[in-house]
Amino acid sequence: MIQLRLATPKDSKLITGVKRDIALLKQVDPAIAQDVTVLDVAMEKNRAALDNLLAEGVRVFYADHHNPGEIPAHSSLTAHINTAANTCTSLIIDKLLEGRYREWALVGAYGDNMIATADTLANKAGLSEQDRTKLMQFGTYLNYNGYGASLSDLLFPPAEIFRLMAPYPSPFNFIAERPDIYATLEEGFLGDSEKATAVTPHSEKPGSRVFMLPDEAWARRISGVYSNDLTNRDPDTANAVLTEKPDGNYVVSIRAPLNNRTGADELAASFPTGGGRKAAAGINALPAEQLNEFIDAFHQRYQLAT
Ligand SMILES: [Mn+2]
Repeated sequence: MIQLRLATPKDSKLITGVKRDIALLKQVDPAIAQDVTVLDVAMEKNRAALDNLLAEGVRVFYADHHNPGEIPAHSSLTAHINTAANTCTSLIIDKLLEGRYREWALVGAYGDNMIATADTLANKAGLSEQDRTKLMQFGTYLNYNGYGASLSDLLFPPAEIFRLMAPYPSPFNFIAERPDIYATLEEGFLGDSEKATAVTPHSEKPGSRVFMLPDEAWARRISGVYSNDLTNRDPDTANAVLTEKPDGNYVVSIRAPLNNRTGADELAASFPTGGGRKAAAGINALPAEQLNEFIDAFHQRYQLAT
């Protein structure tokens, strides 16, 4: 969104939320909206609201990398959907803008754990290793800041951090001019990561590991990035991170092995409230009584011959 708004400033209302809050389009009032930009939320989960807006004559620009289901053919809909495992919404926009705000695009791509693709683009842009690392860390911190059960878990509400960052043409300007915000994100991330690192696997089989995190704010914040980190550290192993919820159910993050980026979406979708992408998917509320069923299915799916 930062890339798009830098290219074409617009007076608009921002609707966003925690990472898993994706049914956002229904919050748009068709009586008021003329033009809607939708980024990074699955079309399938927003389809009824999308159809409604289009029927009311609202123009919709839609860019995303999640499984869209059937994309409606409508003259008021512009859709840029690419579900390839090596792209993300930030890179889809980067392509449309021909790399105009490449440094912001890289922050998004690193944040979505598209490390190899982002490294290639960063090298092409001639960034030093130090700058690349900075963008990767910043992307990781921003992605981390999206995870939580509700906005009160997060260090910054996503809408607020967008408002703070949006005026800067490059993330390097933002980092230089708002070291206070950068430090808050960094300290939060490092502190939560340290707690996660102390957690040992709940269950382990050749090719896959399951981790269980407690029902605490730090665990809800770190779960998504922690899953990416586990994936990056051992590229042949699939990881599932389960975070307990107050009602006894579990939030689940599934990451396919880096060297076999498949199947996470299908495994997640075989449980109620599950969905996502081939390499990274999740279950919003795994019923406690399906815990063992999930763990068995997960180990089975990513089983390695020994
Ligand atoms: Mn994404």
